[in-house]
Amino acid sequence: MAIPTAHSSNVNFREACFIQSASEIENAPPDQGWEVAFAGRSNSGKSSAINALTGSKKLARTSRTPGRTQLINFFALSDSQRLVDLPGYGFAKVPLAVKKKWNQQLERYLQYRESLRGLVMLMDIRHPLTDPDKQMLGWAVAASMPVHILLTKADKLKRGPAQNTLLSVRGELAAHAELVSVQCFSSLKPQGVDELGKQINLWLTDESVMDPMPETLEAD
Ligand SMILES: Nc1nc2c(ncn2[C@@H]2O[C@H](COP(=O)(O)OP(=O)(O)OP(=O)(O)O)[C@@H](O)[C@H]2O)c(=O)[nH]1
Ligand SMILES: [Mg+2]
Repeated sequence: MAIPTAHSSNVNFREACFIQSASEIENAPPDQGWEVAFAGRSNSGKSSAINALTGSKKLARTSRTPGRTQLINFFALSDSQRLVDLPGYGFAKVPLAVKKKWNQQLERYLQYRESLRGLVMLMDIRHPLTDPDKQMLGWAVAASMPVHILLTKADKLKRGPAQNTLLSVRGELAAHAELVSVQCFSSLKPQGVDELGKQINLWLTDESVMDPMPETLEAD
């Protein structure tokens, strides 16, 4: 595996390997290093997006049956960089008590997980910004957590309508433009994978969070 520092060079997405599943955030790997989590409604394409990004067909398990990913799945990119596939929210058949418990965990995860650098939020481009999406966004903004939204399954729309949806979602979230960015995405086509990779790379290698170099060393 590549040299394990979160601070150096680019993320190598193809190095991704499964670390562990957890049924609760409490059972997550130690809160060290940096991670980026994928959140979205059931069936929005989270696992497919992780596979597209890492160039693997089956790293994250995908399914036609909504609610497939019940566990939180952690993938390592290096010793200190992780991707996290969160269980989908908003699936009608999940009992209310389970939904409530999961919502609480999500909110706490966004608030307290020190290693979490950003949230990739996925929404089907044909049904963006549903109520559960807005709730999730609200928690992220309240926690000052940067969010990058993927309008997924963009292959299902023609270019014009896809672009219109992109502009309207951006418009609706304009008040949070400092924290929230939006792009079109398709795992199938594929489309937007490089743009997503750049955003995650920025979060997982962002030098602005490093201890600043002493000025004397930076001088010519
Ligand atoms: N047309 C199209 N279908 C997609 C795309 N991405 C995912 N799908 C399909 O959507 C379904 C759900 O994809 P998953 O990646 O399993 O979705 P998920 O968000 O991980 O779902 P849960 O784990 O249940 O929350 C599967 O049948 C995928 O093949 C896409 O870009 N285009
Ligand atoms: Mg999944």
